[in-house]
Amino acid sequence: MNGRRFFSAVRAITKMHRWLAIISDLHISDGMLDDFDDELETQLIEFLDWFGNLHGPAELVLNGDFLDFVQASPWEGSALEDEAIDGTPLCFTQAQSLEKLANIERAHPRTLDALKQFLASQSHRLTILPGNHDPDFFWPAVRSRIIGRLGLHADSNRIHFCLDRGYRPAGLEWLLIEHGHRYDKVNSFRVNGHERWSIDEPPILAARNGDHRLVECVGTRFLIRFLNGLDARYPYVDNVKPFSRFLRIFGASALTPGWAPLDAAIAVTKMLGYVTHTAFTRSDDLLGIDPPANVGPSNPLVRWIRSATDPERNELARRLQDSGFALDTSLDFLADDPAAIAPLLDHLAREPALVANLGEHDQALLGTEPGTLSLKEAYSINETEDLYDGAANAAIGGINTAVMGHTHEPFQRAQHGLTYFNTGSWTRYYRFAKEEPSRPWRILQQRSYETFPYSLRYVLVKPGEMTATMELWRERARE
Ligand SMILES: [Mn+2]
Repeated sequence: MNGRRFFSAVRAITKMHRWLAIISDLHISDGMLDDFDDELETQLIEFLDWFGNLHGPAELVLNGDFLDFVQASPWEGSALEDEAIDGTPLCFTQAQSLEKLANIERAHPRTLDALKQFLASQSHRLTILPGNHDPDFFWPAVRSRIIGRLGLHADSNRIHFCLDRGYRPAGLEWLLIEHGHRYDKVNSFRVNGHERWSIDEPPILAARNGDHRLVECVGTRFLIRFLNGLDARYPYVDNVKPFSRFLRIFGASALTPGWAPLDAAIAVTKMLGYVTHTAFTRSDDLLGIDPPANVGPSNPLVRWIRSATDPERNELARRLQDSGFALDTSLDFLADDPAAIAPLLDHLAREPALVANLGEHDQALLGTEPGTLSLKEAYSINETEDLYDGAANAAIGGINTAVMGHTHEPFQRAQHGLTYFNTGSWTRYYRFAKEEPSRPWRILQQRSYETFPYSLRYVLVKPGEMTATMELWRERARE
């Protein structure tokens, strides 16, 4: 719906005092990669019931990554990606986003019914800000479908998609709400240095064949190419956020001999190669990582081939041939041939299942001292601080409170006249120690409530009040 119409329509409502609650990062998808499990879904439904039954009108703000289109099925295959004429990476078409949405709807009728129930009260409203996992809300057909599913008419003024960089609720001009991904270079939607994230410049471009597709940020490509395929085996691989922490704790361990099985090592090798050589030569020199060479003795695949037993090598050769990979020499010879090892690495990165359960003789080594990934000293990204700095810069024109999400790390700071809240996430998170060394990947395989607790937070503005507070809805902490 059209933004101007929204604002004129809302004025009347804002004269009345209303409750306002902000949550983010629910990452609702479907199937194997879905992070929104039954327990979390029940918590959300109870929250909606509570919030919808406070005395008076209420506005719920879903501040980005409400739905996770990147991980909703279908989540693999070359049809999901393309590029613009200038090489800008692109991902889903509108039709693909709609197919994903249909699958999300099938997996989570309870959530959508609860939102519909919330909106059944004629004085309640819903505002949805897209995040980096749901830029799909920039597609008109995706918005229409959600509006219909929530029982509203197409021209309803009680649902608002904020297709702009930030949301300043009418009547609460002191408050700025943003998902925050635009301050995170891995997940911002920049095309040739220019941000595309507004109605006039949506993150949608034509591919070479003329089809319109979403712009694919680096983080999304990272998931589609490298992590989604591992998520079936390591269900929590995508719960370790932000990205810099994932790299420090698990990326590093994947490249430490003996600390990760081969599929993880290959995925991280490929991912770092992509991040370093493709993604950031296009924008800023971000991470400054020294990736392991794609070829040569430090490559984890070469290392594995050299240390494997004959039966293990034969098993990999058999799996490769079954998968259609033309293996016209022995793996031993291949390991010495840079020109041959690169396509094999590509193939295995696309099909990590081929090396599942290989390389795990290294399990015996788990628990010994990890080596170190050579991260350049320039590598000092800190998303939590980057988003706070972004909020401090964006807080102009009477704004004294900023609310963001995205990092999945709850955070609060009041300083220099600005109160900043990060509401964290409504998914389980990896509980880490302050100076955590590398951890073995097997942790990511465990469906462990102890390692992956949750802490569900919301920011609340009470009717007529001029301040916001961050509240804890429910949590499950490690015992
Ligand atoms: Mn996000």
